[in-house]
Amino acid sequence: MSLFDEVIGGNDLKKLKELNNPDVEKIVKEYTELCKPKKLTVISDSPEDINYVRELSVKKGEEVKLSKEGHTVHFDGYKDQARDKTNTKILITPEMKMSKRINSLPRKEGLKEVLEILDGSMKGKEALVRFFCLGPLNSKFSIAALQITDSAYVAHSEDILYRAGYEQFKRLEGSGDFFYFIHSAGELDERGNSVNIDKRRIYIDLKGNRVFTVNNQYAGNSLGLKKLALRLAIYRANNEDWLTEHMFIMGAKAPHRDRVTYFSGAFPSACGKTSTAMIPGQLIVGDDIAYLKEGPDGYAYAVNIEQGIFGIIEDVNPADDPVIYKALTTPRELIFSNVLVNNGKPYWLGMGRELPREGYNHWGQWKSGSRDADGNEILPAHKNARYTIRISELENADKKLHDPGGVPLQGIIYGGRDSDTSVPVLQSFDWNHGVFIGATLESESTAATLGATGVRKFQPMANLDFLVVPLGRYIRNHIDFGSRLTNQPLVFSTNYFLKDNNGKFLNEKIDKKIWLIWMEGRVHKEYDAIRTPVGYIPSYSDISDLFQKIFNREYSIEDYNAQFAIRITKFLEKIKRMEDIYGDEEDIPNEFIEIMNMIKNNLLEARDKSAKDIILPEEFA
Ligand code: OXD
Ligand code: MN
Repeated sequence: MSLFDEVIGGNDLKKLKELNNPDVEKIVKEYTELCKPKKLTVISDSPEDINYVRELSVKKGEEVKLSKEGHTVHFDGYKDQARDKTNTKILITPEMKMSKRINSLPRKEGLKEVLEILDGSMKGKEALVRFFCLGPLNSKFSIAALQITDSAYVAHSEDILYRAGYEQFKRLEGSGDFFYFIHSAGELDERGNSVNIDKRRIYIDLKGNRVFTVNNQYAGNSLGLKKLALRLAIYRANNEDWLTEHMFIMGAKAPHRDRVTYFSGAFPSACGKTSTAMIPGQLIVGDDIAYLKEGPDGYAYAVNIEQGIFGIIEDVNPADDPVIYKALTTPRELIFSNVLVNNGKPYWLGMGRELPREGYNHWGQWKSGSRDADGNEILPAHKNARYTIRISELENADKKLHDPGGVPLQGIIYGGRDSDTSVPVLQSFDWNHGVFIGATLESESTAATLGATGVRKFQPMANLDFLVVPLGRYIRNHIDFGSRLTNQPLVFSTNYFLKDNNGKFLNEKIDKKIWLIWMEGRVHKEYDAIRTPVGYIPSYSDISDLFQKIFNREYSIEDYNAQFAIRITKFLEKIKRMEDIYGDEEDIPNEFIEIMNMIKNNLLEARDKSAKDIILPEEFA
């Protein structure tokens, strides 16, 4: 009798057999034999099965119930609190071309290493077999995804974040066209956290449409369907003719207008992506990952591959993010991770109130002033503490959330964390210039990935961490995608993080609503714009009007000038950085190089003409 036969119950085997899928059966058997769990449970889409996972996570202590109905908390290990870029590698074969910036490893070597680490990794544990669908069910966007994990928290999170896909697997009619993900948290300590962090590996096998991830729990590392599936889908999209992007999708609604205008937006992690999609008065479709395909009417249609939000909780407070704050403080199925817990209540940094001076957190029993083994002071909650909720339960959920056809995009936004160069909002000259704006995005690093924060990093389309094709190919795919659209979306950039010389932010967080409503109006040709060397910016009168109407706030010409002046030298420095980066990449499309030269010339001409380093908008008007 094989180990598989020993650990699977009759009913679970029946569920597996009912899928009539030889590849699924083969994979489940193979990895059961390898990882050696003591029990194998197959989860269908039934409410009983899904509830089993939810309860198992609490029973095992991976989640603990909080006082509010449906709320639980989960803690990741102290050194497993963000995406591990160093140990995330793409397994490549000799004929595969990758950009130099991609962390890769020869496939044979990587498979050998990770399969050895996975050997016996589930000993003594229960493994869960789960089926999901990336994108709406039964649509041209759907990709079926199989997850095997020994973490009930991972399986439960995926249940909130992804559409149940057992029935979708039946629709495959036996085909092997699906992604699969093998995850093991590995050996655990008394807090239930992965012990062998030095053997944390996240290996993405493009050829095999699969990912192996071991010795970790943080969702960005462990959840197959999030950033791991994103890489597989980027590979697929770039070998076909569609886009897989690190983008939110939202319906913008201008006050007193009876219309919904769909935007998608790419922002690096922790740069305001979720809070843009959750701006009060707007509709959310998704906050993280989108597939884009051309529709029959020449629009780009987008779907959220997820159905939930794994959002950063720091700074979510009633003033800055009222919609999210309300969602987090009302009863619903909701997982908090790496917050501070005191007396059954969750607390986080920047929540707009004083935090208790003691409690339980990602480090353990915590008191104000506690220090870790290296002498570092431990904050009450982690800066990358998160919440996991279902979008459909939110009052601002768009009714097209699950629409199999997706939503037609009329605008695309690129935004980074940029303290000194780009203006708060800017429209590109055209699609290709939009691709250029996206492909030259930079951002100061944040706590969502391990390593130093605040360092300026190249972040093309906010997707660099996930790019598994050469940069040139990726840009080509974007240019070509747009050229096929007869109804191209307008492309914008935003920057919420501009600072003055004293390091003070020039905008309030909520100002992003004004930029959004201006972009919405541009789509409908309602505002004029000023042509600058780097793109179109709003006029003072339109923006101050919007501040007045929407926030009843005075917006001074001094504020406008400080925010919308074109910083010529800073932009030229950025172009230089881009020339260095792109000069080092192969097969960069000519269209891209031409735009880079055009923008550079525009900047130089403007500087010659005005003899200034920083030029006020009125000089371009
Ligand atoms: C995320 C990330 O969690 O990008 O969405 O890190
Ligand atoms: Mn993300």
